[in-house]
Amino acid sequence: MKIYFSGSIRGGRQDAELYRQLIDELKNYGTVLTEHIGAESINHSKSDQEIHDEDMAWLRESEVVVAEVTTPSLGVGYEIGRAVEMGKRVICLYRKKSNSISAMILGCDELCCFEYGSLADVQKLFTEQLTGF
Ligand code: 6K6
Repeated sequence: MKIYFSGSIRGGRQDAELYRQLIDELKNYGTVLTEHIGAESINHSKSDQEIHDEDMAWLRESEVVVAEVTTPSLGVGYEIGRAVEMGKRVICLYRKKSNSISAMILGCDELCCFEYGSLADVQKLFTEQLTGF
């Protein structure tokens, strides 16, 4: 299964290590096309257009999209919207006690949104949502 992981970059990198852990978990279920989201440092060699076009190609190629939406990010919101229009299955994760998740995410019944508290919660969730998909 090809998985597109989406997480904040210019929206803020405070959760980068968490993204890396989520990506490591997702690798148990398939190929993560966007492993760079969990990278320690940002690669500045590509133009914005190259980043956009490459990411849209990976999004089209993916079978499932997993987005960590706790840190608000225009790019993550854009990818979720495009993925919904492409008819992809989209799983949105956010940490407990985050009370600023957009209504456009939580209120969209085409998305599967889950609150989690620990990595163990996410492991259970991935087993339930991604096994045999
Ligand atoms: C990032 C990590 C290593 O190198 C980079 C270079 N920048 C980007 N590379 C790939 N995808 C990107 C980059 N910047 C944004 N994106 C896409 O937008 C990702 O797929 C993220 O899910 C999303 C983040 O959007 P912003 O608005 O927080 O930047």
